[in-house]
Formats: sequence, C-alpha cells, structure tokens
Amino acid sequence: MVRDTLFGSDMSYFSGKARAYMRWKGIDFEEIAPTPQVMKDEIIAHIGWPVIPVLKTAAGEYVQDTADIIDHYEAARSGLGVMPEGSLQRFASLLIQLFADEWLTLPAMHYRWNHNEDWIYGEFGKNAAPDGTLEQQYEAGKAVGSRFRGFVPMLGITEDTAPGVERAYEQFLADFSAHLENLPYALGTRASFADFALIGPLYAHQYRDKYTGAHMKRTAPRVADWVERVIAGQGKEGVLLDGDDLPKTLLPILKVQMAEQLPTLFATNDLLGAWASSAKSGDAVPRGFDMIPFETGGVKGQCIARSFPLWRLQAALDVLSGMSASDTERTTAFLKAIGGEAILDYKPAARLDRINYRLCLA
Ligand SMILES: N[C@@H](CCC(=O)N[C@@H](CS)C(=O)NCC(=O)O)C(=O)O
Repeated sequence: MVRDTLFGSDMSYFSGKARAYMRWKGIDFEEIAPTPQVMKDEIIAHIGWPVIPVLKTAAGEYVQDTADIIDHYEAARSGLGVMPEGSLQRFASLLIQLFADEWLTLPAMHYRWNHNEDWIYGEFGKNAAPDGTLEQQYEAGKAVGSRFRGFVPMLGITEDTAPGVERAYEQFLADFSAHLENLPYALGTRASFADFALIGPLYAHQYRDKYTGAHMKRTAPRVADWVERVIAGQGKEGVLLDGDDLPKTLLPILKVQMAEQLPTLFATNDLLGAWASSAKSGDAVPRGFDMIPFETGGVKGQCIARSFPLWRLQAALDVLSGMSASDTERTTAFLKAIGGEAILDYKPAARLDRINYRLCLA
C-alpha cells in the first residue's frame, strides 16, 4: 500500500514540527531524507524551490509549509483535533506558532552555527552523501550547510548580539520549565498545536544538536523531558484548560514575544506597504526587505525584515477578527496582560496569500 511520505530530515527545524504532529495524529507515513536526488526530483520539481518538509500524500498531492501539512490532516476532521476549539486558545496557539517559527530561530541558528558547526556538517553529510566516508560526508554536509550558515548574519546574529540571544534563550528555558512544572503541555494535560509549534526549534536545534542538547538536559531537564514526549507523539490523553482559559505560566513567554518580536513585525509591515504600493494582486512578495532594528535579551541589533512572519501574524489576526464580542473582550484583556495591546490597532499594509508555495499579494 502506498503511504504518505514526508520529505524531511532529523536535523531540520520544521521537519520536527510536522513529524511530531503526524506521529501524534497517528498518520501512517514514511520519512525520506532530502538527498540531492530527492531535492531535485521531488522537491524542486514540485515545490519550485529547495525547502523541507514537504508532504507527498498517497494520492500524489504535494503540501509544503508545516501549517498547511497540519491543516491537510485536520481538514478530514477525524481523531483528536490539534487546534483548540476556544477562540482565545486558538489565537494564543497561533501567536505561539509565530514566535516558535519565526523568533526562536534566533537561538536555534545561533547555537547551531556558533556552537555546533563542525558537528552539524557531519550530520548534514549523512543525508548529502549517505555512502561517503566521514571526510566525504563532512565536505558534502558543508556544501549543504553553508547555505543555512549564510542566513546567520541576516537574522541579526553577530558577535555583538550573541550575548542577548543567549540571555533570551536562558530566560525562555527558565520560563518554559516553570510552565512545565504547572502543566505537562502548553495548554493543558494533552498536546495541541502550540506544542507542535514549539517543538520546531526545541527539537532539532536545541535538543538534538550535540552541545546545545547537553546544555538543555543539564539546565532545563523538564524541557528536555517535554521534547522527548512531544517527538514521541505522546499527549493524546488529557484535556486543554477549561473555559478557553490560558495558563498564567505561559504569559512570561508571550510577554517576551510582544516586547521583542512585535516591533519587528510592525517595521516589516511598513516595508511591505512601501513595496506593495507598486505591486499588484498575485505578485510574489520578496522573502526579505531591508535591515531593521531589533532587540533581544536586552541587546540591540539589525536583522532583515522577513515577509513570512506577517503571514503567520495574519493567521492569528484572522482568528481575532472572527471573534464574538465577549471573546474579543477576553482577548483584549489577555493582550493587555502580555503588553501586546498594540496588536489591536495594527493595520496590515496588505492582505497576503500563498500561491504555488510562495507568498503573494492577495
Ligand atoms: N514556513 C515553512 C518553513 C520551512 C523551512 O524554513 N524549512 C527549512 C529547513 S527546516 C528550509 O528548508 N529552508 C530553506 C529556505 O528557507 O530557503 C514551514 O513551516 O514549512
């Protein structure tokens, strides 16, 4: 019988997110590594650019983007739903996705490339040259990995900002450990969308990478234990918090998101607006605009304004705009509690869409 295939790798942030969700959902699938041949024949041929993870369904349909992979399975409405039913929990889950996908990239990329570089080239090499010697794998891994390494300065990770990135990550580990003392998963006693979002950065880079993983296991064992449960597809029993409530222990993490990530989204929105003024519906949105200021862990730097986070923000705002008056009131109180009330006045410069696996103007 033909099964669904996930083209993904154990070293990849977003493959970890899709894989953990698919295991939890009970999907029968095989995972195939992105060897150069697979990249060419499956990924570039069908998606148009080199990216993982990619889902190829048994029916031959291709799905790229982890949120779309999750939606693909959730659309069948069978089994336990990953997305909370309550509007506030849904909104918070999408904010957590925005943070996990697009802000925890800072510690993930910093620790991988500044603390595990030689080790990770060897790991990449296992996919790139599966039959090669260790030396050949290292060289092949370096050729693949250099592309990702090249993203590091554009993300704002430099010698000057590294101490801030590390301080923010240590704070995140402390905050998430305190949360896990309260609850075993993000929103309750079972896993849900927010857990699969967070597993992206926290598995491949922060747990699996040799030196960073040892640090997590030593200093934040509760987080390491959560990673092990989430990647194993556990957390099917149990419930989410009653009454569409949010755990107070998640608020410190969301406060950091509002203080650090939100200003970069607003600055990116301004640049999107300037670009969109001379573009038309259906035009592909550039992946990055100009450099913008940011701050993390109390240290200021410059990073490229990336358009994709606005797509993740749009998904959260769509939930907000569809809320009843009483849910909007609860969400307003929640946003005030995390210092995110500016979201209520945010005006997207343009509506975004995704066509042929690329971000476009709607
Ligand atoms: N938003 C995408 C992100 C996928 C992504 O960035 N994948 C990484 C590997 S973990 C990659 O292939 N990046 C190549 C690139 O961005 O050019 C998703 O959720 O699937």
